[in-house]
Amino acid sequence: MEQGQWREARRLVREAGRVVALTGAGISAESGVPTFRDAGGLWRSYRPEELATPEALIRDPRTVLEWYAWRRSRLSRCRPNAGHRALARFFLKRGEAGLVTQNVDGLHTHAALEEAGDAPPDPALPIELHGAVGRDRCNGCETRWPAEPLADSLPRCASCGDLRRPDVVLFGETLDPEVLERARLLAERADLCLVVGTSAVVYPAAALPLATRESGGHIVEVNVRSTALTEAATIALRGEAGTVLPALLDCC
Ligand code: BV8
Ligand code: ZN
Repeated sequence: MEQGQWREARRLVREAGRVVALTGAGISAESGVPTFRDAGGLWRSYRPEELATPEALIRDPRTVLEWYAWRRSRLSRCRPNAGHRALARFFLKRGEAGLVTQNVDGLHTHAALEEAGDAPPDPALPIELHGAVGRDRCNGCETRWPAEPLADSLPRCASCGDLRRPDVVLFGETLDPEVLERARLLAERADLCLVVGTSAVVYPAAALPLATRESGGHIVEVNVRSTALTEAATIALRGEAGTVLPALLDCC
């Protein structure tokens, strides 16, 4: 990768008053979490409209819940990688929150707790735009619980009897407006948006880096290949997040 690009990217990070990071499935790829749209990604075996929609959840809850149970079992063996940990150290050092993720795997939270040690992890805790697969919520009354293994009978809410489902945002479901507003404000106020490991095709998340750019900020993209966002990036660093992020952030 060109040395000039690295120098410029480090300068942008060092000189940025406010930094927001938007991550996608690519940052967890080196932890063994399958991405969505890469070869061998999750969607390769399933079609989103089959599984990650509220209609599919009503039409065939057992299949949807078994798909999430399979993802949870895979996730239980995954640990944060050097990319998650570099981002956690960066936001802990800056002392201000700025991490927004599309991922539901919880690995940013694990990295924040591990890197913070006895210090408060808050600046490195992520805004989880699409929820968290480690939690369940009721499809009716919004009650939430820690996720439980899938039993033979469909899981029901003790308060209202509706279906218990993963606390994630399915396609066609709206994001929590407060969560989205917090992320949007961070993006709008940032001087730099670091976009890591996302194909930038899912909205409204993919619009966040553009909010930074529209308010005069820069975008630095970290990805193994170009994406829908590359053209809008000031700098596009090609490489794996677990290698690029420590090299980019640990010195700033
Ligand atoms: C909503 C479920 C109101 C949880 C997910 C505006 C325009 C167009 C469409 C829409 C729009 N507004 C709404 C829509 C519809 C839809 C949408 O965006 N569709 C797209 C596909 C066209 N959005 C919604 O439905 C959202 N709801 O807006 O409500 C509404 C509703 C309907 C119509 C209008 C308005 C809800 C979106 C949330 C959907 N839920 N997941 C789960 O089970 O995970 S999204 C799903 O995709 C995941 O959460 C994932 O995070 C997300 C994005 O994917 P990526 O993270 O980018 O992953 P991907 O595999 O695609 O890319 C990986 C990247 O990493 C690649 O670039 C690869 O090169 C790179 N990479 C790989 N390895 C590495 C790496 N990079 C670095 N290092 C590596 N080692
Ligand atoms: Zn309920």
